[in-house]
Amino acid sequence: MERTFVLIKPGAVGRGLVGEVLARFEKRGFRIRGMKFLRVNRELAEQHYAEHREKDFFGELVGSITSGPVAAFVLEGPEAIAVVRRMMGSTNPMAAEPGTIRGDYGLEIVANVVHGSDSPASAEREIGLYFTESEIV
Ligand code: 3AN
Repeated sequence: MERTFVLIKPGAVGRGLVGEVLARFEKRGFRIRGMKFLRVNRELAEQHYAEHREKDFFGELVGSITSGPVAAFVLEGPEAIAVVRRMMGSTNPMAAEPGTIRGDYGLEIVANVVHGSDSPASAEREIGLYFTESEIV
């Protein structure tokens, strides 16, 4: 069993997609171990996206994730990190395959519906940024 961190971004929350996106993960068989609805502040956003600090889209990325509430989850299942990444589809929604979350729900790269950890180290780091130990059930 593996745990991963998933975040439904503000644009998707605003469009009322939380239930649909979460339902895909639940129907696939993932167990919810943590679940939170929050507003990401600038400090948390910069920590979350620290690896992109030097990129020219960093400001836009931080602006986007802090623009409204997000839904954050710890999901658990076999090969959770890789399976969630496949279910999300390519970073660029225009390239994401139909049938993936990004391929079905959006066209904007910065506001690309959903974030999921890309490695065990990222999952551990991101879960720790958003959840305390007692919030993981
Ligand atoms: P992923 O979320 O698929 O792991 P990363 O980690 O490369 O992708 O990028 C993090 C976030 O940065 C993406 N979810 C997307 O919102 C944004 N992003 C990535 N590449 C670009 C880009 N070329 N232009 C604008 N935003 C980008």
